[in-house]
Amino acid sequence: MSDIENNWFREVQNDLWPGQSFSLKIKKKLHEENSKYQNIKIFETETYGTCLALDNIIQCTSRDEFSYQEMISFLPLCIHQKPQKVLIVGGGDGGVAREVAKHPLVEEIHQVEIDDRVVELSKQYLPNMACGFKSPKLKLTIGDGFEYMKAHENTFDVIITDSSDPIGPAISLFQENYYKLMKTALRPNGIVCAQGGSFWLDSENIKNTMKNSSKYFKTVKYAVTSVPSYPCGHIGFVIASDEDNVNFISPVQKYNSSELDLMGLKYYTSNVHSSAFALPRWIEKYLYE
Ligand code: SPM
Repeated sequence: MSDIENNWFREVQNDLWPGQSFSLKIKKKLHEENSKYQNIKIFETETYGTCLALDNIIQCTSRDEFSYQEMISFLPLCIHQKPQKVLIVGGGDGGVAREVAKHPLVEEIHQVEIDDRVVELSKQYLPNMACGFKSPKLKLTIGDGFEYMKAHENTFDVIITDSSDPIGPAISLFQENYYKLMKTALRPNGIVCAQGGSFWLDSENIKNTMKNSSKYFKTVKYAVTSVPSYPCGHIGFVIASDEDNVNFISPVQKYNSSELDLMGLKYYTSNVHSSAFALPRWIEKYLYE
């Protein structure tokens, strides 16, 4: 485990966050391998539970993963009038499938993940996320998201892209062609939501992704959530609709506290939904003006 020294994992990434790194103290190394696509590490930490890192970038820890997985799922699902058929691209740990399956209007979940080893290892070491794969609503395909969408035109109400960062193979998931393809795979009035990076680190990338998205979608917004184990402690999502002036801020479906409890949601509420779109002044001006 090269990024591990004296039992500390250091998340060094010189292209995306030069000169800084978040570290986690390791309690126990659980697994490491190089799959066909990437280096996969799983370790138990002293304070963040179990951590999954791909190519030395933290994807999730069992302590704070619910923030990301609930928000990337419930923001688009609660904006859509009737989110019956959902596609998840990526999401190999199963956490997004777990959340999407909770939404009462969702009938079918299709997921396409390229790396079967991430899925298998998550089943073994991250059962609280990989339980998403057990949902009777889910059909999991191991393969390429681009090819899957090409074969499924006019099919989905919501497409969620739970990708790694825009470096290496995942870079194509932030580009114009990907948004073009998502548009063709969506039914009318569909919504897309994708991992969008942190405004402290990736403002230029976010602006580019939003520009790429706006070539095919009429309403495009950026929303944030707090995830302490990601660099700068937060991450955002690019959310888009092919309808004009959709009010993303006020969810169509609102759930009260006991309904949220029944679904097992710990982070998402209608108020959190609305506040996710409130951005500090400088980044709002940069992204929207
Ligand atoms: N299902 C959880 C997978 C998480 N996918 C996103 C991981 C992003 C990690 N890096 C964040 C850096 C933000 N600039």
